[in-house]
Amino acid sequence: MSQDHNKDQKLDGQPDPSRRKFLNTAAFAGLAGAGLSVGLSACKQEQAPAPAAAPAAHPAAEAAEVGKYEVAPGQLDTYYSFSSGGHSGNVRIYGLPSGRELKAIPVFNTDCLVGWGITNESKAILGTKPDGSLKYTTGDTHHVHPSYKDGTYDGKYLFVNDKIHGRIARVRLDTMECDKITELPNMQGYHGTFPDKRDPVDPAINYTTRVFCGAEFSIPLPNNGSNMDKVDQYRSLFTCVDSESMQVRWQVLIDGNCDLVATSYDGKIAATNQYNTEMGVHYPETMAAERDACLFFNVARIEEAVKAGKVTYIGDSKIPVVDGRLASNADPKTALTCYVPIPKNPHGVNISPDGKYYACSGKLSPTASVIAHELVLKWFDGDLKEPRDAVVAEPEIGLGPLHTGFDNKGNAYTTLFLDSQIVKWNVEAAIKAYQGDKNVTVVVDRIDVHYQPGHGFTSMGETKEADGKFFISDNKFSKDRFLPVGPLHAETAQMIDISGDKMKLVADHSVLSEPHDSIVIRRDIIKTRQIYNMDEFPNAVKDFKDSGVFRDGKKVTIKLTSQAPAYSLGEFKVKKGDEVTIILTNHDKVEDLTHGFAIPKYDINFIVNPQETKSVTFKADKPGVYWCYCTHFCHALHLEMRSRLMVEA
Ligand code: RUQ
Ligand code: CUA
Ligand code: CA
Repeated sequence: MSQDHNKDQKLDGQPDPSRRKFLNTAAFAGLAGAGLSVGLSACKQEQAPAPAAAPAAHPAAEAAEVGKYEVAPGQLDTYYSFSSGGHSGNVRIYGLPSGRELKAIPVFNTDCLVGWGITNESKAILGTKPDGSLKYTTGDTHHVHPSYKDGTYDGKYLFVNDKIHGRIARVRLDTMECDKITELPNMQGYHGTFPDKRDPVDPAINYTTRVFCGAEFSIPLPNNGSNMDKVDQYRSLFTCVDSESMQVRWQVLIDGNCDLVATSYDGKIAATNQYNTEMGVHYPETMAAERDACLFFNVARIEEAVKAGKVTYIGDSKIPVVDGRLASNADPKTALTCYVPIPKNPHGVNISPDGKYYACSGKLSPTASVIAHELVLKWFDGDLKEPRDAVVAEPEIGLGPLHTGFDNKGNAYTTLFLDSQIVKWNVEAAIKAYQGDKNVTVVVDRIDVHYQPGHGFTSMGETKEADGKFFISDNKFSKDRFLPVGPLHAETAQMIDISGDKMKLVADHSVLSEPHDSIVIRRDIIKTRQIYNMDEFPNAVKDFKDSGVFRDGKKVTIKLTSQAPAYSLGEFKVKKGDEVTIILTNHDKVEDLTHGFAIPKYDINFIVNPQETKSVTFKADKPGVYWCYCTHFCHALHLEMRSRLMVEA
């Protein structure tokens, strides 16, 4: 793409309209270069109104609108946005509509701001090797979804995947910190994830108790090096995790692969789109079929099968695995799974807020497939002839469709990666058109975004309380939208007002690389804590007088407290070769009064929030004096807040 930032930009700041064409051509060239015929020419787009004339920079007339979404100093945002951090391994929090960056929550990454991966408490959550070092130091978060109650967010937890190592993490929404991580057995490429919204059987359980996790990559089972050449036996697993204990409950062996995951509002169905029904191991093989599938899991039946012991175990894993493969589930009345064929290498599956439809985008087909939830259930009852009959619409919406968000008026908004657009289409109109009605307008609006959108999501759009206010387009390229910062660019989250008939681009928010998916949640749902409770920490140093150096052979425990601007010990002495554990309790009770604790040359750095206790353990292998100091600005005498570690030779 263009080396020169300003080349495509006219002097008046308006991008050259031909730029879109350029992007499309370039994107296609990429595909063509791979020697692929992807059938994209089928896109007629005849229903599409012309794109807005000057959608890129804000025209003067729109400037007033833009100001409308500013959040004045001292005012609070109306929404939280939780966003995955991609291969930075964390989760970020933004305020909307301002786009203000509020926090990065370390999850699978290490982080020396808070000491994540450094303190004993965080290491216990992350998991360690026998020598005490971290089992993994990398992560790749794609999808963040909060727990539900009665069809909307309950503000309790947020779940997030780690694609690299197949781990699921839970973040508590009262402290906005990760409290549990579980590694899933026998899977690779844990991509899509979604909590259930209620129990499929027990009507009293109208809240999240399970989280579903899809494996994108097929692997030998077990994957121990003994059977690597039998590629026809590579398989993926779909996993169910208990949302409270975070233990794995069961897994389903499937044909094809799992990509994104969605759950129905009645708790009965979990769904995943499949782009590799071919089960190809090389890239071109994954594109051989004209249709792949959206795969539906009958949760109640799977759990009956697990209860009845119709399970196998893979390798050393103690997790029961049921058989969800196509051939084993031919009889709808007993089937655990239903494979609905849809075109082609689909990406994304999203359920509409009324609970009626799944939208599954074509990615390599210019279509979105609309699958009726009711008809999927009907197939499982034996009353629908073919799984494909559950498809009730398949509108052509544009090139490279990926993810769909919904408003509260029956409209869907899909990101078009290749077109660099968001397309707004009406679900009921698409169903009528599919039935042959030529008088309906399916695609009602389009807007250019900058550039190549991946995920798109609406405010509260993944709940029954979708409010139709904003759509956020998380774009994969930002190019000329921000000041250049070298070859690695910021990403853009563009905010689009969807409250009217026409979509309006109202803000470009820069975001650090590299968010995948986000959710937008009303602020009244989130209830955070201001400070911790000292009693929650079993190792808390509750009284200043309990401070001191406690030796047990070569193990030394240093008990410390902090209260601005001092630690309870001005100095402490250990011997070379000691295993030293420092326990620090912050006695400050004032909101926002956090202290840090850093030890030079020992690679230790962490914080303690008000009334919180943290600990670190290290080998005192370097004799000398080490000034432990407070890293977090806490007081006028913050710089004076120090303690002297002396390691005797
Ligand atoms: S996927 S850009 Cu990792 Cu969320 Cu669709
Ligand atoms: Cu305590 Cu800075
Ligand atoms: Ca395919």
